Amino acid sequence: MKFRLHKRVTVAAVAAAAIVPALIIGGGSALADDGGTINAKVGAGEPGYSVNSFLPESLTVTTGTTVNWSFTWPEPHMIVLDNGLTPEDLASEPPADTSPFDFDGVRKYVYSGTIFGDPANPPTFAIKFEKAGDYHITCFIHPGMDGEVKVVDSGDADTQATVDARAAQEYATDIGVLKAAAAAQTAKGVTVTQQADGSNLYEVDMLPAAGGSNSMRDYIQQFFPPSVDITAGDSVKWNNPTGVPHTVTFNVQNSGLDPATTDPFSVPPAVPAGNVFDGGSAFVHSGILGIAPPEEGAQTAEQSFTLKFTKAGSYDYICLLHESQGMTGTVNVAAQTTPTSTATPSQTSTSTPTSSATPSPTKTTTTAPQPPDTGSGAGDGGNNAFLLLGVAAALFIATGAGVTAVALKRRDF
Ligand SMILES: [Cu+2]
Repeated sequence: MKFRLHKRVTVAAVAAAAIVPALIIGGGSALADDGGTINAKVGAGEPGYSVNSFLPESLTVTTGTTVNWSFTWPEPHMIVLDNGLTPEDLASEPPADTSPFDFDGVRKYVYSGTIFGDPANPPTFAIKFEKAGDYHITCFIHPGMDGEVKVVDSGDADTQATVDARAAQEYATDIGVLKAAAAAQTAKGVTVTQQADGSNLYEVDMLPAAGGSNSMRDYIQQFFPPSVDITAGDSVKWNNPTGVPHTVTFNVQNSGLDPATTDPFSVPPAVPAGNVFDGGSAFVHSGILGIAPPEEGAQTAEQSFTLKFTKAGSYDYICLLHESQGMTGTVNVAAQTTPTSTATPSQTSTSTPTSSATPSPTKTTTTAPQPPDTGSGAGDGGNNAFLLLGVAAALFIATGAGVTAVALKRRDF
């Protein structure tokens, strides 16, 4: 398995397996079983939500303890014990350390490399702390994702029970913030605007973490609403004004792309003529929406994508980056009927639609007829390999000169 870390200037492979032990000053010795092990987590989540933090954020252990972090959610993270390491240091692409790593407190840093979590079989990275001190840990992918390990020779230290309790409490707090933001967005309903031709434009929104700031910490990996009910002739506009990249992708199973070798960040948009989705089975892809990974060759990211739906049917779509985190959606298109009455979508922000046939009233209803020629089961499994281990993220490394955006991608998996 190989990962590549693409930076604006330096592009070099970081192969997790390509470690030269001689370069690991003070490392590499076999771990003595003297200090016990504390288990913690790096990142966690549930469908639609990614909590990007060290769980717990702070640990106190005695000298000789091994801290074993597991990566339980398909969002990429890394452990950087930046004992003097800066983002500029990382630009020189240090080899990722192997786990477990015997940290003597003298070596400049410990770097896990990028690790994609897996709920079913979480990968781990362990560090044995041999010297007392306060050590800061961070993840360069998610600004604000910081933690600390306090290593003491004696005195009070965490037990597995206190670690687990604090991790659970911190997770509950973070996921609560995300769910409140999602609930608030859901309560707003759908923005519908009548167009000049009488059709309606429905807006599907993607959210920053806390519903306001463009936090790169915790993510809400959802479309709002996840299912939108429209009438043939109407359009849907997806908005991603956040710093978290997403896509709107239909019929990925017909993309001709090989999930085993495709970098989802490099898939160019596939936009039908006139932005008309005709109900067919052709691959339709927005490309990256949001703030673009700026490395050479990446397409410029738009912040919105619009399709007009002309044929009745129920059309599933995914975010090519986050399907494995539950980021999927459906557009239910009802057949056009004679406009005899005014149906009211859940909320109208700017004008009242006058010609809609009655849409399905609930978000989960998918009673619209299936189109005869579409493989609309985009989320049914054909493309899961794209996201089996989580896919990609934009790295935003704050530097003294500002914010340097760095794209992180994976391939060859
Ligand atoms: Cu996404």
